[in-house]
Amino acid sequence: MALSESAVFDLTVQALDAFKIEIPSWGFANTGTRFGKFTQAAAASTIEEKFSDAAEVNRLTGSTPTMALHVLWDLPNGFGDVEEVKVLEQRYGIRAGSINPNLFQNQEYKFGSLCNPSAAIRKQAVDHVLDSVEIAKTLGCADISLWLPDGSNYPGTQSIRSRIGWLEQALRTIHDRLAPRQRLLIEYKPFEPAFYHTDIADWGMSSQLARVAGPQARVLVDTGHHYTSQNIEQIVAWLLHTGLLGGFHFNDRRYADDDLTLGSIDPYQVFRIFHELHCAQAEGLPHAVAFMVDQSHNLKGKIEATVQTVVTAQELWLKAALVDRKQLAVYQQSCDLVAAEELFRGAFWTDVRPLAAAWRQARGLPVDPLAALKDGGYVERIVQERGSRHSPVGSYA
Ligand code: LRH
Ligand code: MN
Repeated sequence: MALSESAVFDLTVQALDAFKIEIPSWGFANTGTRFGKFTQAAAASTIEEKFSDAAEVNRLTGSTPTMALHVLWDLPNGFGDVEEVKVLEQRYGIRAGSINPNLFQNQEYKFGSLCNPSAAIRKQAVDHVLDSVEIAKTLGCADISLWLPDGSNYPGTQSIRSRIGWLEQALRTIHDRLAPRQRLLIEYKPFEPAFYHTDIADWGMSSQLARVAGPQARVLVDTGHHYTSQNIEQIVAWLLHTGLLGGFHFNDRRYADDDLTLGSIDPYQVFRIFHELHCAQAEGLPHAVAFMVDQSHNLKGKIEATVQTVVTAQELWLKAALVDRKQLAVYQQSCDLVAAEELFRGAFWTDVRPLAAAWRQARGLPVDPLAALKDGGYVERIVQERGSRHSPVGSYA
């Protein structure tokens, strides 16, 4: 039986009031590919500018109260930058979110960081992560989000099992330093920058490492870190079933880890993932699942792309919230395939933009955040302030 209009709006308010997604500081900075970086006058290059941009996104969307920080990019002086971050949190009303150690820039990490054959280099990498844990403690951040580029490019050149042992030891050491409320999110990726083996390549490896590390370790699912033929929502269902799902890095891709804007290539993919989460929440999901965006905006305006991403995520979260899960369960139980599919896809086809606009109005937010960004003049203003700094840079060498 179709829900009344007010019931649908109550569902909308419930879903969108609860929907929070974290944005990455690096989404506001100039980024590129190995073939070059197209700089933007409005790009942020200081931590203050990143907090200012994040505040503008949250002002327009109401769903992004926290910003992920990458330690060496955002706190180049490590601990020495913590007080400044606290001041910026107050000034811009945006809290530091997940803390991401950088284990992919140092020359020493050529053959790996936590998995490097050299005990001294492994210790250097562990120390950086332990510093990141202490920074997170001081900022009151719960999640340490760990991604390793570690792996090899040629068969026979590294002992895969020796590296597993070193990695397990390192993760135990890191886990044991966590405060009671903190979590270690272990991100997997099948390839790049390593092109023969990657030490944490899939959800199974990440799950096993989380179990070995300790009870506060979880798996982080970056939607771009899957082969195109993989069923990501099935992996999510397994991680919900095993209680190991810690969070997501949302983005989109056509081929590999393209880091394109969420929902730009396959919005139905995110809808199917959100459905699994709505089902788990309805069954009383025991632990928090962090929603984060992890994108690099090489061509689109960086703030525009971030606002577009959050609006798309709000809409897809709402579409999935409108699935009549009770009726769907009946069709699933009776294997009424077409009825189940039509109900499921029907929610995806639903144009929820008027509902989302009504929710924004009710919350004193601009009904069309992208239009409000344009009309607000924020981008024009920061181009004046920042414009002259950025000169085109090549890379690849
Ligand atoms: C690796 C990754 C990781 C971040 C980086 C910016 O591909 O997804 O989450 O550290 O992007
Ligand atoms: Mn990621």
